[in-house]
Amino acid sequence: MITNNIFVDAITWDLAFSKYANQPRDLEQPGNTFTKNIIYSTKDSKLFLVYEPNNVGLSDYNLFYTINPESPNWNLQWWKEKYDFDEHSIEADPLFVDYDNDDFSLMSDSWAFNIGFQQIDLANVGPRPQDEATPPKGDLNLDGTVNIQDVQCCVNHIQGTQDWGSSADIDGNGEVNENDLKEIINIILRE
Ligand SMILES: [Ca+2]
Ligand SMILES: [Ca+2]
Repeated sequence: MITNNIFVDAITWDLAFSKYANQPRDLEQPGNTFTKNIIYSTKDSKLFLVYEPNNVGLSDYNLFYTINPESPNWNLQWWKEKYDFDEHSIEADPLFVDYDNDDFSLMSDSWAFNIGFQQIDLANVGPRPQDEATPPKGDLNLDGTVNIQDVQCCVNHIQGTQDWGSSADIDGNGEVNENDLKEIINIILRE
């Protein structure tokens, strides 16, 4: 079931119905449904490429849009006539909020809602900054684990040959001394 997706500006093919590359025929998965999707193209990509027509059981209630409907690559009519699909689909501009800035949420008067498309919450879609990981307590050298190396770091700090800052003050009393060393050792022993 392929439903409620937005496909924008595929380069070569907008939609290719195939089996997985190099898989034997008995791994075909026939009868998929393709409904309530938005296919949007400002490229001269081929709309449909069909290697395995059996893989599609139903295609309907989709919204198609191209800036170049006269292109031979825009083979929607061929698809409809050959497979008798997409009787209730429409060709219309889906009215993205801000295509130029990759905001593909839909304006409230989008035609896509007429085919049953549900607005997708795009707030958490796409790359986003990773939360800064909080190092475990006692991990002076920030390698993600507390082990003998951190003990050595703490010893070095106490001896003044290295400075691990406040992260070496495990018990938080404002100074780095043997008690912090013991804390690190206890953390290691507890794990
Ligand atoms: Ca460490
Ligand atoms: Ca301390």
